[in-house]
Amino acid sequence: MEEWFPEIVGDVIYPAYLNRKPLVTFWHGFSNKSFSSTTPLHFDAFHNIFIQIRGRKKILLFPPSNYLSFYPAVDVSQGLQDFSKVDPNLPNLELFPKFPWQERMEVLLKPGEILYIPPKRWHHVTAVDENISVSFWYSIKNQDFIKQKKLLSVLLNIAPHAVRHAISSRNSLNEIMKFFKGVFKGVLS
Ligand SMILES: O=C(O)CCC(=O)C(=O)O
Repeated sequence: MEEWFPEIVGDVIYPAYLNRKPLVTFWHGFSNKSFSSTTPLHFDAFHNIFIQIRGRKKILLFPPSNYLSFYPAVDVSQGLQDFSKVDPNLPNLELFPKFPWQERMEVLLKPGEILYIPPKRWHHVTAVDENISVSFWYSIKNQDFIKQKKLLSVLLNIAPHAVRHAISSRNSLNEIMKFFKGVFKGVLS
């Protein structure tokens, strides 16, 4: 946001009770008869306070149960490890039989509304109208793992696949180090 829309940086107020600065991302999308801006099914490594400012968005959420049932890229040649190959609006269950379509939650987020998206929670976002949103991403802290045991089990479920994905890259040692640095930065911060 600082880079693209410096004029509105002063309008963003960081909640003091959260006691740290988030990474802020500005989203602008639109929708018409033939096209809707869409962010494919994926998860992030952060707590996300997602704020809808203008227009509406349809958000699909899935619990982080079994990582492989979302059919992410298992090696670098297939793409990113935190993005699913499944279109959750029209899942091809012959190609992706384990996809947990029954666990889908749907939210229609309207201006002035805020949705908390927990770390590692799969989500898919589609513009319903021309819209603006802002996400506040907060890194995971060690207390989070103690309070939310599920988060630790999700991380352990993903870790071997993340390592395998990293090994498949040309610069595998660097990628593996990046993964562990990311985990420990969150845990130790
Ligand atoms: O608004 C969007 O299109 C995507 C938002 C998103 O995926 C996120 O904040 O993590």
